[in-house]
Amino acid sequence: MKKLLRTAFLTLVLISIIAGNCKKNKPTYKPPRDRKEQYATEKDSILNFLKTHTYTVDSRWHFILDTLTDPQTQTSLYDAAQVVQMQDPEVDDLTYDVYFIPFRTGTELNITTCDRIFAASRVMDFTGEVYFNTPELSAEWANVWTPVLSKLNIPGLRYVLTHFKSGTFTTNPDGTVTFDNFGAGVAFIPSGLLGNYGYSTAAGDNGKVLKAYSPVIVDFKILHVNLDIDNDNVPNIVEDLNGDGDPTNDNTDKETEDQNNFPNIPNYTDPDDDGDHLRTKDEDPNGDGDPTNDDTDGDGIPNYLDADTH
Ligand SMILES: [Ca+2]
Ligand SMILES: [Ca+2]
Ligand SMILES: [Ca+2]
Ligand SMILES: [Ca+2]
Repeated sequence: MKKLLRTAFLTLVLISIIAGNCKKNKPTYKPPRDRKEQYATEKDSILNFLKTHTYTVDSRWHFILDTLTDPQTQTSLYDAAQVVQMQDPEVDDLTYDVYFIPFRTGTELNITTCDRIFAASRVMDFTGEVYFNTPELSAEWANVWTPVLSKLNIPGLRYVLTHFKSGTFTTNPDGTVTFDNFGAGVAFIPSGLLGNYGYSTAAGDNGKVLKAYSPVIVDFKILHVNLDIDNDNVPNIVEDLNGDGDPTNDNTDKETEDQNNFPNIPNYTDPDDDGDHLRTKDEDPNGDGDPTNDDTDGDGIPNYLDADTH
């Protein structure tokens, strides 16, 4: 009987150990942190960071972080910075301050939220360690309205980038291009404005992993800008008809496209905006190269947006 009891007891112990292990191995679901609470914490740490650090820039316009040791002679990041505000993508009454420092603004074309830029960039944590690096020689195209720079989606850069201009370029005899006079700067982005990545880990270069809920430093060089993506002589910013800074939700001929089972093509990337089979570029009877000032039937709608008029 004693033996039987002991066996039963040991079995129970064994079952509970196994059950315990099962529990441990079971993935636990952690609900995402409250976005407002997260930003309240980050806002303080970002401000503290900006006030206690300074920077230099190397010959290729890279940001080099340094600790502020002598406030008499050194300028803090905070004192050097400008700020733009941006709404949280999910919570209505949450607005972020996005601090940025222009090293130089650039000399050529103004960048709008509706443009595409050709950029080199790096993403760092607040110790200055680089996680993602896209050097000048591997520069990438990115949409300013949802900038993906250094392989990270960084919506927080949207309004920062509009404070910069593109630069100049020369083609060398060997076919390579040298860029100069471009806008270059650095921005400090709260994790809530880091697209999908801010609230989860992101795999960077050389096996480095950017932690969740980490604000980042992004330095960037805007080497070139495309102001007319569909090349129809209507600038991207003018194709943003509702003026919300996002060119992807303006589509004049949506009805015609739907009727013909064509895919919906927003105006900024549609060479025939009103779907009347005459290209926008060619809806220019006065021949001045600007389709926006031709309104043959005088109804206030320029021909290129007016399917009735060529
Ligand atoms: Ca266009
Ligand atoms: Ca369209
Ligand atoms: Ca167009
Ligand atoms: Ca027309």
